[in-house]
Amino acid sequence: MTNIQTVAVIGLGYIGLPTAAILATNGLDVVGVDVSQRTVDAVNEGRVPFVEPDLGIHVAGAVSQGLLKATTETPAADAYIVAVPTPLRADKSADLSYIEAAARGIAPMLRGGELLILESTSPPRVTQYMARYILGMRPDLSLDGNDGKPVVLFAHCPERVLPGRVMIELVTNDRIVGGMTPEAGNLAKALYSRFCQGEIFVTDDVTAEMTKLVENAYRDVNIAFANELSFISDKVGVDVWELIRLANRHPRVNILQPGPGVGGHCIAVDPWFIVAEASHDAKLIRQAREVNDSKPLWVVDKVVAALSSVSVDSEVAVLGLAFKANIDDLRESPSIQIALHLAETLKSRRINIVEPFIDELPASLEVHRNVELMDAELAVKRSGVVVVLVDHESFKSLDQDLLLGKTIVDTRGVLRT
Ligand code: SAJ
Repeated sequence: MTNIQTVAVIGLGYIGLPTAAILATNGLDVVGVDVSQRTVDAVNEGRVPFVEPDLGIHVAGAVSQGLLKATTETPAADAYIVAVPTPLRADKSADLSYIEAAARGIAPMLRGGELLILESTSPPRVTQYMARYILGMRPDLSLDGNDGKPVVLFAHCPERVLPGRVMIELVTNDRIVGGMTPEAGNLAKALYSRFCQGEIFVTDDVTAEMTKLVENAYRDVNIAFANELSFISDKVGVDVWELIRLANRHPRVNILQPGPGVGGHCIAVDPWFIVAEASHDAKLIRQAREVNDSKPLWVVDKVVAALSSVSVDSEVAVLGLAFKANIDDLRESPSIQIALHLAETLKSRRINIVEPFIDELPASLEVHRNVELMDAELAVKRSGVVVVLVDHESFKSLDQDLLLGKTIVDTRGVLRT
């Protein structure tokens, strides 16, 4: 299938829907497939079921031009892109059940000659596992055609876009394309070059899988270094933000920023796939995960210590719940973990939560009677201790006079003068 006209994108989430939309606005005939009827209905009405800048306009445009539609049933197509979740199981291995379900939908539709791309972040050799799974259901098809049967081309092309900048980074980032055969790699490159203006590098499937995991592990290790410096600075009695700012004036030093821990569904997850694969050798990667995972409880201890210097009925202001600045995404947020701990540990105190990007508290917090969502000014006015968990832009312009006399636990270095 050298000339791809129709593409089925399986999974219309944070990656699948932007990819489907951008392929469609670049002239391909795209069908998005999702298990959620609500998602399918939203897309068919030209709506986006989550917040991502500029995605709405792409989806609405593609749907109105008739180039993008959504369905719950996998159709026949020239190319398939699988963009389903690969969550972490309790034993820190990857849950491949969504990939298996996508494969079961695709297998009966194949005629031979199709390109099948796995975009989901995956441990090494999962693309090969998916290929075996599909060819197990379709013994009339083959990986390389050596046996005279029609070929299906398999590739891994990991996404690397930053939430909040997805529509820009889809177009401008370089991409890694890993083919199980050279033909698969080259055809996948041709498909992505329909919209990607960055360079596209072709390699093998396992190297592509590892590249994605290594990128996120690299960031995790570097954030862990910054978080470890915050522990050490606290002991030594220096300001970690000043320390990092000064160290970064060295021409070959670029330390990241400490925070309340690492959130989101990628950086705190992907390094575990490497640890699971090479547990003896991945010592630094595992340690970094543990350092970052330990940070929320360290912050809780700091807040409890801060409370010992204020009156017994002092309230606590918690600024921010999102997993990072200026977005509404609360998934795997260390701030939620901290707020929950505070609500449970400090039952007798009011916890005044501020999150400008949401209208109501998540259910896990809502059930606590000592917790309330309010605006920043009111929360700070009412509280003796102010805890900063997210560096939202609006927190940076808080009236400094309001903070006079408050005990501040600032995990993001936002309220420093
Ligand atoms: N964080 C810090 N200190 C820093 C930088 C980040 O504490 O100096 C924290 C953030 O607050 C957040 C977490 O780390 O809780 C992750 O945020 P992020 O902005 O570093 O990354 P994500 O999760 O939004 O997106 C990452 C990106 N990966 C890399 O930058 C290597 C993105 O390109 C990937 O596509 C995405 O993961 C993914 O889907 O894998």
